[in-house]
Amino acid sequence: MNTTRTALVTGITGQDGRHLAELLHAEGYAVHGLIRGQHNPRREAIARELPYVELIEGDLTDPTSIVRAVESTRPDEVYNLAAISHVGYSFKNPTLTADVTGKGVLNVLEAVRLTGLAETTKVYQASTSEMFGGLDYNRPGSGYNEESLFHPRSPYGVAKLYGHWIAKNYRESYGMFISCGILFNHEGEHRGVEFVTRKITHAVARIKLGLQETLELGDLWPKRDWGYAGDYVRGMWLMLQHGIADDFVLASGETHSIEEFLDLAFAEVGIEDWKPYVVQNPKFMRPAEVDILLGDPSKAERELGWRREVDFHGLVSRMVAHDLAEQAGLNGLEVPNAASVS
Ligand code: NAP
Ligand code: G4F
Repeated sequence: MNTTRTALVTGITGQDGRHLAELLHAEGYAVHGLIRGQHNPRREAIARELPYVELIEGDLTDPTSIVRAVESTRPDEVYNLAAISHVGYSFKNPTLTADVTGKGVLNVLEAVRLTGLAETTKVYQASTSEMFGGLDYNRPGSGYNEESLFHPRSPYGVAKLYGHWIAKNYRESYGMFISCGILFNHEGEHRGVEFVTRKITHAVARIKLGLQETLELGDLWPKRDWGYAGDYVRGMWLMLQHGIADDFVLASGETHSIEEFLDLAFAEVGIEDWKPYVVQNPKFMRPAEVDILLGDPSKAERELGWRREVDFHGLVSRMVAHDLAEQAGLNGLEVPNAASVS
């Protein structure tokens, strides 16, 4: 009898999709990844770097394609990671964000139901700390937990809140095993350069190598609870191995400003004062900002045995080292040695 478990991952070309595919493969799963578009430019990279992933065509806004993907793979576990995930972009494209990030979740849940897999297939929904909004009135001193009030501050946060509630509704209405991970910011070497951490480490590497002079950013005062993506995808997997479908916060339990991130990232290449290199541009500011996010992961630690391994300093260090090596390689340059970096 073949006992290999099968997983279907939407958002396979994104940061978390890549980390999760590696983890599932190491755990012995047959991994299927949903890929969209007539010619997705990330297809070749997935085929090269994750050759064990079976790619299957589909778009979260096209319910038929999702039914077909679920029907043809009959997965034991579905990880719904696909989304328009950039908060700033969601202000510019709110309708698309609602369709993909909100209604797309419904399309995934309906596909599992329509294919007769509601009783057997477990679903992970990628919920987010952006649903909390960071406002004074709903901000607990010890950090947001699973019981905290929601007040999303962007079209992305609002769409994610729909996804979160429709997932809970299907869990309660149809008894489906659906767990929602309320994840705080997690980053790493696969993070898109449109997000602030990778934008910074990418620029720091290029400035150090003489490839770039300045870095344009928006507001520098917001604070985020940042962790390493590799640690967080393990939490996703643990949620679906748990006996009960539920909601879990994954967070580091620390919050740091973008200025603190800049301090550490520039210090990694021996630059103590980053101010001459950073230019603020209103283009990167948002109509409404989430000022501070801090999560309380104690439920996941207690009930799932989840622990993060990479701390804030380790995360910044890892990302800068990766980008230095990558940028040096791409441009035919030597990676600066430890003496010139410290
Ligand atoms: P990401 O790197 O932006 O990846 C998003 C993925 O969604 C990409 O693979 C993208 O595919 C896919 N996608 C977008 N529109 C689609 C559509 N219409 N149909 C099918 N696929 C589509 O995001 P991430 O950082 O890995 O995050 C994974 C999930 O966790 C997202 O749902 C995000 O909102 C949520 N989340 C992330 C964080 C975080 O800090 N990273 C925190 C909390 C929650 P293409 O390659 O085709 O664009
Ligand atoms: O890196 P960000 O774009 O991440 P943000 O908005 O916190 O969202 C990320 O984390 C969420 C979880 O809390 C996820 F749900 C979501 O999918 C995504 O992964 O921005 C972080 C902060 C913001 O305050 C932003 O205004 O950095 C500020 N910022 C300042 N300058 C910038 C920039 N953000 C970006 N992306 N680019 C800038 O130039």
